[in-house]
Amino acid sequence: MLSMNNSQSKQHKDLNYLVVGLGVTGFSVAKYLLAHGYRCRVQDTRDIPPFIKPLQGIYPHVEVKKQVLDGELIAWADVLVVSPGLSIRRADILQATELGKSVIGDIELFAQAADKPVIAITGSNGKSTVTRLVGDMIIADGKAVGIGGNIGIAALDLLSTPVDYYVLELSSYQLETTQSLKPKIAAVLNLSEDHLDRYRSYADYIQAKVHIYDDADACVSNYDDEGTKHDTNDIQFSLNPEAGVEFGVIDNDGICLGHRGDPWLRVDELKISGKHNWANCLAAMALAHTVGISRKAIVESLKNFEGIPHRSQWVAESNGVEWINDSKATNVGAARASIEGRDRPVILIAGGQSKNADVGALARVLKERVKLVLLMGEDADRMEQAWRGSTRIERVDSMKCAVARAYANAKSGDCVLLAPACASFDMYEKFEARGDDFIQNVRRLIDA
Ligand code: UMA
Ligand code: ADP
Repeated sequence: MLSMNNSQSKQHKDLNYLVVGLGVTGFSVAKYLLAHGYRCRVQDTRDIPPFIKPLQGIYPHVEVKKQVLDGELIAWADVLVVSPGLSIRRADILQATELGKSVIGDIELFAQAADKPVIAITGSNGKSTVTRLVGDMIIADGKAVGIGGNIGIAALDLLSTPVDYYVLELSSYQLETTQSLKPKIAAVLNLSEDHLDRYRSYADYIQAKVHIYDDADACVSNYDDEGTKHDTNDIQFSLNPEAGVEFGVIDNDGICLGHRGDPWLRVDELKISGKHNWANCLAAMALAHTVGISRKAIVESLKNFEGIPHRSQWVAESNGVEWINDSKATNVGAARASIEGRDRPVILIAGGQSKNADVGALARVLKERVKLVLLMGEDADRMEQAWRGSTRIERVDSMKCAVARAYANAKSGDCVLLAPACASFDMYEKFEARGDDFIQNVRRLIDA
């Protein structure tokens, strides 16, 4: 976990900061440190680090080392501010830790500086949806909010605008390099296997996630997911009507979401679909209500929320076939929820980098709900082996081919779903590019 040592007792201005990685995070960290007059160098192994131009545009004299993290840089640094994209278990970073250097992330710097309540959200799936929902609820209540973190907006960039609350989506990578965060309220939405290429075990991944509760004033957990629980004071949500928890499902002339048996809205008033999204709504209700957001603002935001692109995003309906883009279903748990959220037979487009996950855990839902899998990407062999016998599987070598094969096989009443259960980096720069490729290929075919 996080290494903080005697450099903590020094003042910021006496320390040498090394920014490791110049992506979205590194750019925000370098700007923050330089704006405060702290000594800082930047290191990134890429030929063209993504934010080198914008950074040098603002700070022409900043030193950016396009090289590996070597002994000279480590010796110079007191603090390494490491991007969440890089493992702190890498040999060079471990070496820095062993030499007594502090290894922290951007959220640690944010936590040391933020002076407004932080609503902190983690979990294997649903983080961005809940983060956006809570942000919308705060705005609907007439308050100012800064929304950021793993959702794609660097947390440190939020500090320059005055707000009433911060809402942060936090990944396990961000949490494991953070020590000073004291959230007003923290939630672990759910836990299922992810990122096992970066953790020694699933237990280590869970440990990184539940660390979010450590110094929180209040904790929201999922009654239906044992691993998310913290202690008996947790504010809980559940999809089980018998659970008797604070935020839950109530059958009141139609299925409703409510608080302690009091229905707040019917699920058919929501624009987002799938039971997993009911759970996301309940979690957002729990977080917003506990920090004092009005019921009116909460309900209004839930009714207006249209979802975020690339999350079970409706693309088209043509010849009775529905096309859905869930490119953000980048792990097994998300893909399962995504398939279960459809009310039609599914043709599934899947594959990519499976991150050492137990993909076999999807075999049952494939058997029950999926008539054809179109499988591509780096781990297609592994996935085909794990899924053999559960349903029909065809291998494809591109999104264009996957969409064409789906088009040829789909019948009126079917749903073609991109829910890859994998990261996209073997074929795309990011999951958004994979989703956009799917959408373009669908449009090209059905508009032809
Ligand atoms: N890289 C190098 N050399 C370097 C630095 C990075 O090759 O010197 C490569 C690595 O493969 C690395 C990748 O670049 O994995 C991304 O690193 P980065 O420093 O460019 O990343 P950022 O742009 O700062 O993005 C990070 C988060 N990325 C990761 O955790 C992998 C973003 O989450 C996050 O939105 C952003 O900070 C702001 O907080 C993305 C993500 O995929 C969406 N997160 C994972 C997930 O949601 O599953 C956890
Ligand atoms: P995250 O930010 O954690 O990746 P998102 O809100 O972006 O979560 O949703 C990503 C995908 O995860 C969705 O498209 C859907 O497939 C799945 N998902 C969303 N919410 C849940 C949930 N509560 N449980 C399981 N899967 C979910």
